Amino acid sequence: ITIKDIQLTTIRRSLKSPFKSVLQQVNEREVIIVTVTGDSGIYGYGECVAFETPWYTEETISSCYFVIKTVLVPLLTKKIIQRPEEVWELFQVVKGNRMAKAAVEMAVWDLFAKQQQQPLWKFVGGTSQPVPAGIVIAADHSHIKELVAQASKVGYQRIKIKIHPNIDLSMLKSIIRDYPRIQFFADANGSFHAGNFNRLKDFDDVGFTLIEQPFGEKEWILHAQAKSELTTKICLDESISSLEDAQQMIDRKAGDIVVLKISRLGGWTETLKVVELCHNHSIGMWVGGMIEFGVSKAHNLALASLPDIHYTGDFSASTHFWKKDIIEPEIIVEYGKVRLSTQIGIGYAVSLNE
Ligand code: OSB
Ligand code: MG
Repeated sequence: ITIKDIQLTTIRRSLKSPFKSVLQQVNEREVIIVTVTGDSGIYGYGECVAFETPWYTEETISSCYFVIKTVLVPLLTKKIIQRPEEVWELFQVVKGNRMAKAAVEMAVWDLFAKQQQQPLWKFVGGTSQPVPAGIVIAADHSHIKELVAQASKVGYQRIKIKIHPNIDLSMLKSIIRDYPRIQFFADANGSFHAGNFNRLKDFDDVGFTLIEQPFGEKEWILHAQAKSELTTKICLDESISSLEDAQQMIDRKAGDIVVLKISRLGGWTETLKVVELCHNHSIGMWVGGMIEFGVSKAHNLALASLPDIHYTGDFSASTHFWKKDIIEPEIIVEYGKVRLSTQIGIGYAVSLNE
């Protein structure tokens, strides 16, 4: 495929309700949609999901726009590519900036799937569909009970609750006890530290299937200690930005499960390597969300359809965050699952106008 042209479109929308974690409150979301044009006028789509400020990763949506426009687009335009993995190799001259790279690289994967007349999920080796749907509760504590009740009514099979060391554990325990058929995950976003390690142990009998990212990104030793002292599984999100990080987690016995995010890992090529590594070491996996739009969700759904992904990911319906998504049809949750599109590529039409 010859990469003929690459266009960037900024999308900015308000969330239906604020997304509150220990790190940040998100009210509005801005992403960049990357449209890559191949030979016979086929389009591939990627979505850059860095945030406005560097609260989750070091990149920002403006740093990504700059890097994509001035560095990545010139590296790829007019190039002839035989396999989508070559994009990763071409981008090796650029340090870091994984979220910027991922957005462009994802668009090329979509392009290749379309050229081969295959849904992206089949192109990457996916088999399991429909994909089970999970939701994230990132709101004031007084709302958790009510939001769990709502999510249960919609049929979500897994609910992830944003936690921090001071959250009321008896409240969480009683909610979890009320929904024996729903799996509960806890995401601490690194809010624990060596000084309150014992507090983390109090979370062990609350009923969570896993605790995501209790400590900071580089806290391998604390995570290894948590894995050995708690029975609840330890899952790493922010810590895993590369294949090397996943290897580090395994070598140091610092976690049982990895959250896959194509953006944080720099694209499909690296993500598929992480999947293989984790598979070979019996590390659990699931696909994490980024408060994103349908293009990114479609890529995530393709990833979640791989046979090695055994835990339910952050897959909420389009209407959960947005009045209107940028894809047609929108993503819907039926009986707690999302049915994958049978159309080629990401499987959805993209509309970039308001
Ligand atoms: O820590 O998993 C996280 C969203 C943005 C940044 C970081 C995280 C999240 C989520 C996923 O929790 C929310 C979603 O998109 O469903
Ligand atoms: Mg997380």
